[in-house]
Parts: sequence; structure tokens; C-alpha cells
Amino acid sequence: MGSSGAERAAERLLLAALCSVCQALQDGMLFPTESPSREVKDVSGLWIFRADESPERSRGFEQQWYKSPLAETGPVIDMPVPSSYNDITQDAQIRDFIGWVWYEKDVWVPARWIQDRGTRIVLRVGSAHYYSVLWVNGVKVTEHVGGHLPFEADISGVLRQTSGNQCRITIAVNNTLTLETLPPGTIQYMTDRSRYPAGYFVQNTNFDFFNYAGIHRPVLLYTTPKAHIDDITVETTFSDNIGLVSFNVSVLGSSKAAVKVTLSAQDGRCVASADGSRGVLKVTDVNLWWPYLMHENPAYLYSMEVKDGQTDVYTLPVGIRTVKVTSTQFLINNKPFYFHGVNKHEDADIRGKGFDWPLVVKDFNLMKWMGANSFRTSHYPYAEEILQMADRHGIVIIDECPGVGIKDIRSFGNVSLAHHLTVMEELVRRDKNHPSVVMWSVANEPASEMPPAGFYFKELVSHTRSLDSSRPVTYITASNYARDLGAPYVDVICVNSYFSWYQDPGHTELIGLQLNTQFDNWYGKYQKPIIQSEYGADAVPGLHSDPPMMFTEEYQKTVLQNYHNVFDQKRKEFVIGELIWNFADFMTSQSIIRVVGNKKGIFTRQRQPKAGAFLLRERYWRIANETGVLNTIKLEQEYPLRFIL
Ligand code: GCB
Repeated sequence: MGSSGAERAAERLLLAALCSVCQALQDGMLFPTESPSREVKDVSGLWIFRADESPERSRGFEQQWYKSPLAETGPVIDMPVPSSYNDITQDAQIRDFIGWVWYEKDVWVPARWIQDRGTRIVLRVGSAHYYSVLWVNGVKVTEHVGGHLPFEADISGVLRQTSGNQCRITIAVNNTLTLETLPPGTIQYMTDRSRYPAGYFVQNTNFDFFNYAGIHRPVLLYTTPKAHIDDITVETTFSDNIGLVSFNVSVLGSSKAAVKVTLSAQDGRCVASADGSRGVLKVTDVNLWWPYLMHENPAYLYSMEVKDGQTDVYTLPVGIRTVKVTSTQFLINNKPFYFHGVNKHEDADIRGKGFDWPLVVKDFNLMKWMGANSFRTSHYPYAEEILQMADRHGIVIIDECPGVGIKDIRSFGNVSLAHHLTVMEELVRRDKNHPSVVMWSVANEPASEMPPAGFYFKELVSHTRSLDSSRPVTYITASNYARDLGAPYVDVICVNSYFSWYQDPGHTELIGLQLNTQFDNWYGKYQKPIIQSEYGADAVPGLHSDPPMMFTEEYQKTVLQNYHNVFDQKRKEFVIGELIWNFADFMTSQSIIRVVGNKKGIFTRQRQPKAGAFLLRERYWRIANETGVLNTIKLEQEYPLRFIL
């Protein structure tokens, strides 16, 4: 059958897509899911915990606490996983603890997992902050540098050699930050004996959120067959009504993998299939993945079943969509997309940065309620479950790595850069298949005016592009346009500014002039589209004044309104988005400029709206309605707009 013009165009696009798929990373980090060939056992829950309070924090290693049950080494306390440990007890020393803490849990491993030598048993930690070492039955199985990203170890051998079905998992976690960690930090010993006791030290950082620590995401045991699907990379494009899904599957533990890939629509109908570990699936009458509020049927996900012969099966949700950037626009499926969204934190009372489904679902409900179509994972990668929610709800994500607070020139050295590149590799490897992720952010507000920043960001951005050529790359700047050395390398300029707050506090009348100047300067110099990636003002909930004064809800509203006036002019030109700082109030370290945390949330930390939330809600729905593609009646039924418009 002769191919149509549309098909030929699609094939050309596909060739380009395949070339980038070839550069996929070596090891996989597929999210553990159940399938006919895989089981998952969640071993989160109640663990026991001990902080190593010895002066050097080294007693646990000297006394080998991993060798015997932790309770035999000294006093232990209960500790929930996932959760930060900081706010769980009444002890300020635990809240502010710096150094090694030890977690332990005894779990049963199903006998059939051990007996069946063809079963591979993996222990996976969703994330632990910052540096972790893992033992199983006293045997070290892996270690990992960096919070916010998963790590895992094949523990089949250890389990079969040690005590069989019983499995004592010990995890030591250290939250110390150094000049070469991401984010960086320094430990400062206080030597003035008239003011500080011997050995007194503090952790200094340059970021504005509490350095929560512990096991932050679920700990899972899961199985795969020995010959197993290790990684899958998909890239998608389309031409007219034909969607193309190029895939690359890597199989480990088998010399003769026989991969079969099947793509099914939401009604279960098979729409395309192929044999082989690399190839392209062609989908006629494609349902594209559209962002929330951009289409009547957003977030369409196909289901891609990957089978390796008779042994392994893995199913991956796939959204077919494209992302492109021009000098004035951000295009999703070739249509202009305007980011009207939020910046978030993984942060809540008691659990700190611990993953929590009620919080995740509540936050998505709030984002949809306010008409937000996007968020940025400020200032680190969020849990994979959050990205899966975004895929399913059509919320667009700017996916940020933990490169926040790079302010010291010593953090621009080769060791730091090498680590930063590795973190980007881990991030892309984990998140590359999410349709919701439309851009990578490699850092937030680095000292981009320092001379090494030019080389540093050139390397970082080009390495990220080599890992994934299908998405634009940015970093978030707060630097002056004339002094920013990284901007030449990024695809989109993301600027944070706090006019009438950190500059000219109290003078909201200056916002219009200063913001216009900001946009014109950046666009004039780079001719790249601009996102206002942060703006806002603190509002202590319930504090009021008219005329507005700083820290009141009225002041926060006034700042927002002044910014919005300028956005409304500039979004006709080259401004492609606005992300409020912040979705919700969040905890910071203690300081004279923070009243129990940062209060720039439009929701409180308990997720109750301040006046600014209603203002943004009205604005975001209005912008969404302007696009003219919405079935307003349907949306009004879901979210009664008549009350606000
Ligand atoms: C910023 C930072 C963010 C802070 C915010 C603020 O520029 O990127 O982490 O929390 O300002 O409120 O100061």
C-alpha cells in the first residue's frame, strides 16, 4: 500500500526521533509496577530509628550497627516511612539533626521468591535525603548520593545466601551538604569557646526551604524474572492524524530477547504492535495528549505493553504529544501553550517532605480548582507518583533538578559539575517517558554571573540535550540580563523577580515599570521566549490592611495584580508563562526574615486559600477560556465558574 504524504512526513519526523532514542542511558530505572511476571511488596510503614549523636557521627559505622538488630545497639524510636524524621518527635535535636541517622525494618520475603532461582528480587528506595547506605541482613547492597531520586539493589543473591525469607533492611542516611553536593552547603565549626561549646557546628545553605531529611518516598521490594525488561524509552510525534511512537527496549539477563510491543487505546483496543527491541508504532486517528484546559479530552494515555518472550511483561502509559519552542512561543502539539501555573514544594505539616497520597490528591484538586495548567518542580525532582498524576490529569511540568543555591564559586568546579551531570542523567532516565514533563530545568538561581558559570551551564545544558533532544532545557535565573552567563545556552529564559518585595519593599506602584524593563531587556538581548518563573509576596493568613501593607493578604493581591497587568501585555508578544511563588506556604530554616516558614503561598501550609488564591483562580480560568477550545459548559459543571467570572 502506497504511503500518503502525511505518512511520509511522519516517517521523516520519526527518523529524527529514533536517532535521539539511540542515545538512551545505559541502566534503567523503570517504576516498579505489578504485571503477570512482576510482584511488588511495599515495605514502607513503621520502621525503627536511631540518630547517631556521637560527636563525629561515626559510632554507627565503628560499631557496625548494621550487623545486628538496631535495638541491640542502643535506644531506638518509632519512625514512619515515608516521612522526614525532623518534625516527628518533640525533640529539637532530632528536628535540627545533622549527620547519620539509622533506619531498620524486618520484613518477610515470600518463600516462592527465594525458591524460584529464576526470580530477581530488588530493593528500591523512592528517595532518601541525602546520602544513603543500604544493608540487607548485615550485608551492604548499595549506596547512593543525592536526595529526590530513586536507587535500588538486586538483593536476590544476598537473600539466598543469608537467612532466607527473613530480611532485615538497614538504611543509614546522612543529610550533610557540602560544596559538591546538590544542593550545596557547608559545615561551619564554631571555634569561639566563649560563645559555643567544643565541637559546635552548623550547616549553612543558600536555599530557602527546610533541609528535611530521612526516607522520603516508599521503600519497595519487587520482583522481575532474571531475563527482564531493564529500560524502555519512548518518544512521540505526529503528522495530521497519524501518531508515531518510537521505542527502544533494553533487556538484561537474556542473550536472545524476543521483544513484542503492543499499544492499546483507552477502550482496550489494540491500535499498533511491533516485534523487536527498537521500532516505531504508527497510530491512525491518534488521540493526542493535551494539557488540562487546552482540549475537551485532555491527558489521553495509551497503554504500551512490552513483552520479552515468555518471561517478562511491563506496561507503560504513553501520551503522544510534541513540544517545540520558537523565538516567541512554546508549542504543544504545534499549538501555543501558555503556562498559567504554580511553583510547588514537597512540604507539609509533620511529614515534611515525606510522600503522602492525601496531600498529592488534594494538591491536584486545588490546582485544577484554580485553573492551573502547569507546575514547576521547584527545587528538586518530585515523587514519580506525582508525575504519574500529572500525566493522568494533563498538568504540564517543568522538571527541575536539585541544583539550587549554587552560590559559592567553589561549587562550580569539576567535581561539582561531574556530579551535576550524573544527577541530570538520573533525572532524565527516571522521567523521560512522562508526557507531562515538557522541559528540564538544570538549576535555580545559581550565581550565573560568576565567570565559571558560562562553561558550567554550557556543559550542563548540552549534556542534558544529548540525553533527551525532545525537550527544551532551561535554568531559572534571578541574575541581571547583562551579567547572566548561562542564558546563551538555554531554550527558554526563566526569570524570577520580586519587585516591591526584596527590591523597593512596599512600592507596588513600581512593579509595572520594573517588570516591563525586565522583559524588554531579556527579550532584546536573547530573542527567546520568557517565563516569569517566580513572583509573589508573603501574606500571613488573616492579616489585613487597606491601603495594603507588606505581609497582609491585600498586599499579596496587589503585587499579583500589578504583575498580571504586565503579563497581559507581554503575553501577546514573547512571555509564555507565569508561575506564582508559591502554591502553598512552606517550612524554611529559622531566620529573621521568615515567620515559621515562607508565607508566599496562595494557600496556607494546610491548603486553605488566601485572598490571592481567588484572584489567581479567576485569572487562570479567564486565560483558559480565551483559548476558545474549552467546552465551557462541561467545565462549569465540574468547577462552578459562574461564582467567580
Ligand atoms: C527565590 C527562590 C525561592 C525562594 C523565594 C523567596 O527566588 O527561588 O526558593 O523561596 O525566592 O520567597 O524568597
